[in-house]
Amino acid sequence: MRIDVITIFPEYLAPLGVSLLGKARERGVLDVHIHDLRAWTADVHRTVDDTPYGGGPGMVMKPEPWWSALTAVTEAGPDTVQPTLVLPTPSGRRFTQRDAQRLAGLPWLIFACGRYEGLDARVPERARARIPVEELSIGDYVLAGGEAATLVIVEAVTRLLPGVLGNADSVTDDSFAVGAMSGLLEGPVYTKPADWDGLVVPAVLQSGNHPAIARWRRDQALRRTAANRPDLIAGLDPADLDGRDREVLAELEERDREVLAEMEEWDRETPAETDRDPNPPPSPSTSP
Ligand code: JB8
Repeated sequence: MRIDVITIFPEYLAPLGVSLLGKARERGVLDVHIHDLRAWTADVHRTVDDTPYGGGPGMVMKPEPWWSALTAVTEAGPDTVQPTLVLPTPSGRRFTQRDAQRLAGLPWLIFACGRYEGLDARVPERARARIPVEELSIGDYVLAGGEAATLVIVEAVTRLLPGVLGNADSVTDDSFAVGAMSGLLEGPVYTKPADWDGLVVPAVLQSGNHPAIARWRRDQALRRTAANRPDLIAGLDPADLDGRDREVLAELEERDREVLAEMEEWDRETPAETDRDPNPPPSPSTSP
């Protein structure tokens, strides 16, 4: 896979030259090129931004340097394959593991890292007439620019390439990966010592009973997913749940109902704040 990154902060992308990715690059699995957008400016100040039409805060990235850069980078690459332009932006579609798997199957990605209020909208519009363009958001928060999002997407994609990760098996049952535990978060993992200052590894994992271990891991995955990502539980295909799965989820729902009932009881029996003494006398239940 070839990856080009265009940015006004090339040093921000330095991690792409080291460690795991570095090995893949050495082996020829990955070919990464970082470009300074200012190389395609024409003025003495190397200007890349200007004020927004229609007013408003901040600055917008000028289209001409971007178009020159994209044209040059596209023409410098292999002419046998089409590049896909990736634009990290908080206004994009949410980037998921499915996107990572799909992008990992493409031969050539060009990342355009915006800064300020982003690129002039005519850049992706014009690029779309020539090559696939993907505007992607890595999450519901706002970064100062596209560089950190590019690092995230490049890492999520390249670790799926053969030869990038040391152990190819360890990618298959990841949280969010498509597979047997698909749609669930991973449960807790343990290694030696079995007793670490009195904190012991669950006995089932030391039992050698592999069906019991698989079941325990699935229970833990369901519990962790229900606690941390209820949206993922809601999105599970009922056909993927067995009887024990339903039992675990029903148990958690029952606990939820009990807690809610307790809270409603507290609400009914607790006087409104406006009716309470702001300086109640000390009582055994409120003082240590
Ligand atoms: C200017 O939050 B982000 C992100 C934020 C940005 C730009 C690109 C991406 C460009 N601000 O993923």
